[in-house]
Amino acid sequence: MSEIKVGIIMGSQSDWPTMKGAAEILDELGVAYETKIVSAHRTPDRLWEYGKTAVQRGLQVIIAGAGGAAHLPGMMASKTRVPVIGVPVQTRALSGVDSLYSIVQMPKGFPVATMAIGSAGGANAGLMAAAILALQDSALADRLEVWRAALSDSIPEEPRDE
Ligand code: RP5
Repeated sequence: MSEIKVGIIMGSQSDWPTMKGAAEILDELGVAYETKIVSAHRTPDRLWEYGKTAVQRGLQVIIAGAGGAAHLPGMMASKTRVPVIGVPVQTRALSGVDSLYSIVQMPKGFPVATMAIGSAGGANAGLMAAAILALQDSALADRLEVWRAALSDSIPEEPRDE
């Protein structure tokens, strides 16, 4: 079975700047991942195939980002029991509130763990995926603890003029 446990998927090339935040976090934490463009609307067969094979390919978490009518995370969650973390991409027309609502309001039975809109959501999706994998991987858990402590240490106690 493949060493790649995290799939980062997105509806469009235009989502990559947001989803790259997840990839960068996973790079920092030494977690292997794959990246794919999988659109619920433009490549529905690709979506179906990805969801159908996710378990047998060894994926343990799927991070799915989309904007606007953001059906990718929910459709992926309907197709596989692999946990799906949704990232609402910020849109120009509606600032990503459209993406958020499209992803977060799943019907009972098929959850998507929905992150914040935009770049914070992208990065947090990487951290959430790492935290899930760390439950079964003590070396990764140690790296995640170090990462979190470093972030806390970087926060000054007092504000300064910039
Ligand atoms: C969605 O439509 C994608 O997730 C993207 O956020 C949005 C716009 O896509 P492009 O027109 O930029 O390819 O499916």
